Amino acid sequence: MEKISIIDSHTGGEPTRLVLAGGPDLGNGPLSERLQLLRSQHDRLRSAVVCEPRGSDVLVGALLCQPQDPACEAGVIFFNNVGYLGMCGHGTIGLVASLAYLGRIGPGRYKIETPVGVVETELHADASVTVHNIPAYRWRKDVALQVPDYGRVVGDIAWGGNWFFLIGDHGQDVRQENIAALTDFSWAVRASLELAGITGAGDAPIDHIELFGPARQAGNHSSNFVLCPGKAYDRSPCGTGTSAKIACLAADGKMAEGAIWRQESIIGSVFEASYRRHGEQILPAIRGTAFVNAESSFIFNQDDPFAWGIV
Ligand code: PYC
Repeated sequence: MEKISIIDSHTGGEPTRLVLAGGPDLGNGPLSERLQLLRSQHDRLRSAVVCEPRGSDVLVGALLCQPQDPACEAGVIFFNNVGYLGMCGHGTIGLVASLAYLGRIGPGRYKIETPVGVVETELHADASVTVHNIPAYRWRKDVALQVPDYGRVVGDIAWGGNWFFLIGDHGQDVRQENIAALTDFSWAVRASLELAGITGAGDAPIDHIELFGPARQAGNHSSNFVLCPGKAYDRSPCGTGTSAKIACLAADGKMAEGAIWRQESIIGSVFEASYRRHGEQILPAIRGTAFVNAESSFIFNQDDPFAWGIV
């Protein structure tokens, strides 16, 4: 692998770096198997793409793959500075906007294969994208834990394509000026969850922490702060986090099927969310807009000690 081609976008401020070509051959198996192969045998692609010196903690990478199912437009594996993501809402919006930028798709509906299932997307005429996410659900309500230096914290555990611990009552000021304190608090919560052995279903680690505050802009329902697994905060309202949030609202009878929830991010960008019922679970739809902002080729020089990233 000497060169790979990249397209960068951001969705509500949260970047997605799409690897278009030049990645390793992962075969034609299910995306979940290809993810395992990427993780176990080609992890340096991940660090080369998202870690310094080319990237940063904030970046989410997306490897474009040939889908197994011919009904799908594309397959994708998402990753970040510390590992891999099951699904990524902002990243899927970025992927669709990037495919549109390249002229590969126009307005319409497209299925995308991910390691956790197929998501249906819709590219609208105004360039916004709706992601019809995989089923989301609340796993446990009002889980209490002791967080050193902060005391008792109560939150819900929910799945929206990643595992989230969602906290409404935290005593923190959810605003951009307070990001350092929000990061410290959320990181302490995450460590306490780990220490207490509190997990998602199947012992899955809860690696996203989501705090809620009042909306700052008229017409929105709430603002959030989402801490991602590698300690970067999500600049967007987080597609999978918003899915987890509306799963909790639906479970509490606080949001009706078909109603719109406008989730504001910590920097003021907005996703519009709604859901349909799916047995005990919900099918979330998340709408947002991404902008393509760079196209490039990465060069791998054998003499460069950091060609594969600083890890
Ligand atoms: O939008 O789902 C999302 C997401 C996950 C991590 C960062 N963004």
